[in-house]
Amino acid sequence: MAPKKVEAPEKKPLIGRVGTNLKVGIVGIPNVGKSTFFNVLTKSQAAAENFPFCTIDPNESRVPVPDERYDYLCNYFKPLSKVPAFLNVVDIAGLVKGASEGQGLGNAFLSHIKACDALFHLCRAFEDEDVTHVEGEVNPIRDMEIINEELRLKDEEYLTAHLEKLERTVLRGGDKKLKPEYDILCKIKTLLVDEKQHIRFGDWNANDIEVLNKHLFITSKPVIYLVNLSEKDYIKKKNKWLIKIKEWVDKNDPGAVIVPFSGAFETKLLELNDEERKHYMEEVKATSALDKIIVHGYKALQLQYFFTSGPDEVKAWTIQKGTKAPQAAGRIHTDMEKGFIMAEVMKFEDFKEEGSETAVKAAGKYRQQGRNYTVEDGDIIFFKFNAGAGLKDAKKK
Ligand SMILES: Nc1nc2c(ncn2[C@@H]2O[C@H](COP(=O)(O)OP(=O)(O)OP(=O)(O)O)[C@@H](O)[C@H]2O)c(=O)[nH]1
Ligand SMILES: [Mg+2]
Repeated sequence: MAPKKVEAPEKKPLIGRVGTNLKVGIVGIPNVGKSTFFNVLTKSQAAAENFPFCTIDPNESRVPVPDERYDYLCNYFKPLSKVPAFLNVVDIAGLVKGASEGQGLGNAFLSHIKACDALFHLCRAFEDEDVTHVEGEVNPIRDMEIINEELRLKDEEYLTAHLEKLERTVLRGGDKKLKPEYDILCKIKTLLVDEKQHIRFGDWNANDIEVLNKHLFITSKPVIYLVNLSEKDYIKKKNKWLIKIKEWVDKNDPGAVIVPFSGAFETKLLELNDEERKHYMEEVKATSALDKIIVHGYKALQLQYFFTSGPDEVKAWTIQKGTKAPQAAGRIHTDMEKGFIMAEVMKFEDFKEEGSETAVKAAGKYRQQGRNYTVEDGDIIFFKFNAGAGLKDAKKK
């Protein structure tokens, strides 16, 4: 029997900002440990004090994305220069109930969230009488609901205002050009306002996504849940809220990643020297959660990278998922995109297995790919391009 023809799934564009300089914002109610987390993550100096709203200005930094493949390449080539991929992280001050109406330092923070492309939603599951809880007792479920609703209300406010403007031109002014966008925004409104859902849960087609990406709604951004535990609970991997949080996320944000960590434990690790840290982690049988959080954050941004590698430099080049070879080459230099000839691609696993580029070639696993090739995460690439006068090889650093 002839094999059944498989219909190619409709290729949908990604939801979100186009670009490679994307960032993750840390959101949560005040005093849950956002700045503490940001500090340990970036080892930077943002103030972390027992004082609601201690973060007045959004604080941004970038952290290297841990990757064993990158480490392997660096070890192999011992290059003069090493450049990993980076995750941009923004520390945002706490949101309180009513933030969407300007409570607390409300609206300014919401605009900082709008400028981010994914969110670390941080909640507090640690008890500490010395650390004030703005809502009284510790209850991460209530806190997550407050944040979710504030974010939704902010989108609602923006969408309603925008729709009113459009109504004037489309319905009363008879402007046909904007009618398709108006219809899509009405569809979004049904989900967001009538069903009180976040926009990322809608089933959007390519046309919808074009409109979504024009407006970059807060609730269309992917969310990763970070649960801040006491050091003791983190080490024991036990906390009474964890199951409830899992149930809440499964119901309210199915499929979203939850990562438990401990601000206190991470802070302690930072204060120790390498030897002491190793010893302590062995003693308590627990390791840092930061690497895992960074990798999840980077993936949530729908980013990935390819490598260029050699004795001069090993570098991870950030691209959006689905990027074709010429555009990937364009990350290195615009001339490489314009004069693109081919991408010579080795899979990292093949390189590691065969032990050298020559061996990969001998095994027939070194591939020459054309303009239609979609670059895959971890590809090791050597681009050939025409630099105007004649053919030139380019292993640009
Ligand atoms: N016991 C304990 N205290 C923590 C932990 N993480 C943070 N804290 C304390 O909680 C207080 C507030 O921490 P921050 O990191 O400033 O909280 P925040 O969420 O950034 O607060 P705002 O910026 O005001 O919204 C500080 O006193 C921290 O030392 C933790 O894991 N355990
Ligand atoms: Mg803070």
